[in-house]
Amino acid sequence: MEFVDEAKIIVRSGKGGNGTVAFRHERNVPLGGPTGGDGGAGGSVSFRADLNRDTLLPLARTRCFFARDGQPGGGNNRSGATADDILVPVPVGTVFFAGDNLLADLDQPGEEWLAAPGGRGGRGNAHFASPTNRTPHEYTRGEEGQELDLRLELKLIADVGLLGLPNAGKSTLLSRLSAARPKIADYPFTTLKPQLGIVPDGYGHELVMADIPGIIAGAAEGAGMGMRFLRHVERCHFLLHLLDISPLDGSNPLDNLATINQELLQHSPALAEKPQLVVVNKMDLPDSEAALAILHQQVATPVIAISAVTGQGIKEMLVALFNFRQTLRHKDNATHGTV
Ligand SMILES: Nc1nc2c(ncn2[C@@H]2O[C@H](COP(=O)(O)OP(=O)(O)OP(=O)(O)O)[C@@H](O)[C@H]2O)c(=O)[nH]1
Ligand SMILES: [Mg+2]
Repeated sequence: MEFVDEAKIIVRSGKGGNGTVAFRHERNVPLGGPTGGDGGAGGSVSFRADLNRDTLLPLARTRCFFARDGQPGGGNNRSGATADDILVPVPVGTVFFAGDNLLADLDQPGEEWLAAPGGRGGRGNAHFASPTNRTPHEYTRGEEGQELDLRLELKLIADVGLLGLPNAGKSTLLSRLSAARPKIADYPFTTLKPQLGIVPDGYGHELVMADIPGIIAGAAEGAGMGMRFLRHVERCHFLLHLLDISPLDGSNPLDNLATINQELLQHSPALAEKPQLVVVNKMDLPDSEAALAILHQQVATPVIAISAVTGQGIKEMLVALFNFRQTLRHKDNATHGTV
């Protein structure tokens, strides 16, 4: 199904049914007691984070999620029927806004949010009988439903986000590490939508990796695919910055590293501050060793060298990846004072 990560929808819960005014009719009894039943509750609209969903497309198409109204009460103390509630499945990581207000963030599988509670049913006149008023004509109306204009954004939840120029080999790497099968090709912008893969370390641990479309110089101003998909790495704990050691266009890997970091900074300083693991790819190509030696001299942080095609360096990279996550977790715990 087409990947859609934004949707505008309208939700409306049902109005409660009115209470009813009715009296017992018995032959030769002039004043039968009140028997007006209560109205039924209107239907509510809720959302639920569902692991089996990965796009907001069905919501963007449906647009209106209206629950039905409750039925009015009947005679003989019969309550009106309650309307069915609506429960809409959404991908895990769906965030709900009304205007600029963040209303809910369903980032845990199974998490639910009651967006619009159904109106309560009104009370029938049976409730209003008293010793001084045996024939009450009072009743209450059902509560109105609620209507909300909502904007939904999907922000994928992953441990690590792949970052890099088009053709760096991000999708090749993800397909090597996980069961995900993203499209791979030797032209830029092969990947047009984010994709998640589960990466096992071979010792019973795993992490979730997000492949996102490549970023180019000027992306912060909209060049290429722009920064639209960066939203999906906002929640990653860290980024794996993948560099092509010998780009086809003859560009310098070091410049490419700086280019992307510059774009990140311009787009979102918070994203630019995320910890990065720099990984150099395509080490199977001729002259890559020499290029790597230069890079080692110029980049202060450790650089890991791999070939996503031959598998060279992949084991070492996996160890580094899981260690990196572990170190970050310790740091997080230290700063937040938790154990
Ligand atoms: N020689 C060599 N080629 C590689 C390696 N990794 C990827 N490639 C090739 O580089 C090209 C681009 O690979 P992709 O995995 O599609 O690159 P990407 O970073 O996902 O690119 P976009 O989706 O366009 O951003 C393909 O032709 C791959 O076969 C590698 O380690 N060595
Ligand atoms: Mg790709």
